[in-house]
Amino acid sequence: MADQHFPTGTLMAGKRGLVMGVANKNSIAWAIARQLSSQGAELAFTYQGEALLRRVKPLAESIGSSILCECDVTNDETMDSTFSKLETEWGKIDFLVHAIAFAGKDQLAGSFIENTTREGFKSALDISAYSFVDAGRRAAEIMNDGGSMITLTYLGSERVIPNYNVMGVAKAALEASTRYMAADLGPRQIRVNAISAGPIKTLAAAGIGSGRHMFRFNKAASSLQDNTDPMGVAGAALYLLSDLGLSCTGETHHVDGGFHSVGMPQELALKESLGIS
Ligand code: NAD
Ligand code: 0WE
Repeated sequence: MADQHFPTGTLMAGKRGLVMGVANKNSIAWAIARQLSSQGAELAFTYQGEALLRRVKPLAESIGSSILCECDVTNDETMDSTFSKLETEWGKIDFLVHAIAFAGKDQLAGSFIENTTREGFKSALDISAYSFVDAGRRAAEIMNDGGSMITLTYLGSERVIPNYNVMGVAKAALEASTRYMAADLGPRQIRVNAISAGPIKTLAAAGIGSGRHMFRFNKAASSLQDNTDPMGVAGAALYLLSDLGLSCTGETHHVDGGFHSVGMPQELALKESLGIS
């Protein structure tokens, strides 16, 4: 992935936008950023805390981006300063990429009903769902009519995925928020969509219980018989954020090799993944 080539073009020429959620070169937001940049977009980035600046700064600089804002979505002051910096530097923006999720580690294992605490639930929904509503409202205030926003979601919102637990509930809220935001911003021709990506090896997917099995199962049970390529997610983001996506709003678009559409996996592939002959 790191060395894959993004063909250059002009689909995003003259457009400016904010990318929230780059932690390192494996971040889904970084694949999206490179795709948008290759199509002529001008980008600003947020990073969660001082520790991540070391990783995000060289990435931003590598695509000629100089607007970097520290932003923790649970901290109103950093949200204020991020969007006021954009207004000062650019005046208007054209798009927003939201690729942020978090739940306490103790909330992402074992029994959902037993392990989900009030604080864990609140914090997961605050960081992973409300932050899109909040960033979306602030972005809309300085967005040109005809702009576009996306967020990243996962199938755990629609179906039970072991250990995803409260994050599944947060993603369901995020997808519903996407639809309500789309309705509110529709009169300004601002589109709001979600991309539901299959499992991808990023920091957020590292260290999840039974991770190896999940990647093997997704590969075996998906129509394309492979794990999700972040390039596909970046391509979908380009479509939704550019004028190619005209008339598409309130949508949750799956980029997962078809995994979500399969009722029962192909017998042979499944046996191979489970090591049964
Ligand atoms: P990642 O770890 O690279 O990105 C997650 C980002 O969330 C990080 O940049 C982190 O700094 C940020 N974040 C967490 N808490 C924050 C806070 N309080 N304030 C500001 N930023 C905060 O992992 P990723 O897989 O690229 O995740 C990006 C998005 O994609 C997430 O919404 C995730 O749920 C979604 N997603 C991931 C996968 C996958 O398998 N990796 C699949 C589908 C959807
Ligand atoms: O949305 C996600 C993961 C988001 C995430 C990851 C972490 C890990 C570190 C949220 N909070 C935390 N908290 C931490 O302490 N994904 C779609 C990736 C993912 O995570 C899973 C998955 C998949 C897929 C967790 C359990 C089961 C499947």
